[in-house]
Amino acid sequence: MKIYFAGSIRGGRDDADIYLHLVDELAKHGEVLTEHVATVGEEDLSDDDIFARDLGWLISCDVIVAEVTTPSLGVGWEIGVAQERGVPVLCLFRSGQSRRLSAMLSGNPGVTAVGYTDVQEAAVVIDRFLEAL
Ligand code: 6IA
Repeated sequence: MKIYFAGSIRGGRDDADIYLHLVDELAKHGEVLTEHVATVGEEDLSDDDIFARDLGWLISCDVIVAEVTTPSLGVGWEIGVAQERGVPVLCLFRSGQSRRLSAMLSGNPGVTAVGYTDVQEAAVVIDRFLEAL
């Protein structure tokens, strides 16, 4: 299974440690195409190249799993593209935060949006979602 993990980069890196745990869990189920979202350092790629590379992965993945607690334009765009292509979308959102999830995700019948409190709970959600595909 080719898994596209999406998480905020320029939207803010507050949740980067959580992304690492989620990528580890996803890697038990298949190939995570976008591990760099968790580990991102300076890359020697232009924005044009990053866009082309990530779009290529996005149109070849079997599933997209997005951590959406930190709002990110890029992640929202990726979810929209994946949904248009009929790719299953799982959005993970940490509940109990002051922010509320966008209604474009929480009210979207084509997206599975699940709240979680810690990475152990997120791992259970991931396992159930991927095993049901
Ligand atoms: O708008 P954002 O930057 O928060 O968008 C994050 C999303 O877009 C992630 O899910 C990635 O798949 C994708 N993305 C955006 N920027 C990059 C990127 N830049 N590298 C890889 N994927 C990206 C390089 C960052 C730089 C600090 C080395």
